[in-house]
Amino acid sequence: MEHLTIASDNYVAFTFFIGTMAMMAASVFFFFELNNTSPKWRTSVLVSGLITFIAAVHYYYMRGYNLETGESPTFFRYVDWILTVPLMCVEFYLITKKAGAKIGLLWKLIFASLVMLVTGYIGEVLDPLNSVLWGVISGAAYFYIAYLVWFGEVAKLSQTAGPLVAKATRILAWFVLVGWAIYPLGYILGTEGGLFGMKLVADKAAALHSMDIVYNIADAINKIGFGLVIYSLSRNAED
Ligand SMILES: *C/C=C(C)/C=C/C=C(C)/C=C/C1=C(C)CCCC1(C)C
Repeated sequence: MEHLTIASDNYVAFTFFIGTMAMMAASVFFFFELNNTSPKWRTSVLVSGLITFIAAVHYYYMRGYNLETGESPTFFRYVDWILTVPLMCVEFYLITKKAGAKIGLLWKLIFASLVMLVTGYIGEVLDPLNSVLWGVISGAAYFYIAYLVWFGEVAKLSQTAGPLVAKATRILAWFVLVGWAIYPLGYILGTEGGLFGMKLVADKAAALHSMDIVYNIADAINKIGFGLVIYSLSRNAED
């Protein structure tokens, strides 16, 4: 069972390990801080903790999966995303709700995120030969979310919710535009029928492993960082 310990040069396994730890620590932090959070912001901070907690459980599993098989846990990444990305959409709804966001906005965001992830999974795993088509549909849903948070309803409502909410929404919008863009890049690089389909790289297995490292770092920034923006809003905004 030699391969079940992390070799000191196994950076993929190492980032899965440290990702697990970081997500766990962040969850404990958000959950324990709930007691010090004003009731108005409590649900938002709770959702931050749920996002990192769901990720922690997946990372714990993916860490073991990767160590035992040496493979990329693509399926479990998507299970994680399909739970955590809609919850990030819930965060946008919760912070603009005080400025009058309607439940319809929440459903639009959740629906777009589900379209983005389901079509992405089809293109990456089930129908990779048509991954360009699926990637375009997924990308359209992604841009729709980016549009809503940069210029659409979310952006407009946040402007009327006071400068702190407007500022936090703008930072979260940067997460969506830049932080989330890592994932489609990995898709383009990794899928058979994708734009590049790994034809650019000689060693496909090594390339997929470096994608895992990039995803692991991106996830930590996108999930913990996102939660910390909400947390700091909950500290600074008046009740
Ligand atoms: C914590 C996990 C996050 C924030 C995951 C986000 C995932 C995406 C924004 C994925 C987007 C994709 C596309 C826009 C096109 C290709 C397929 C996907 C699913 C990788």
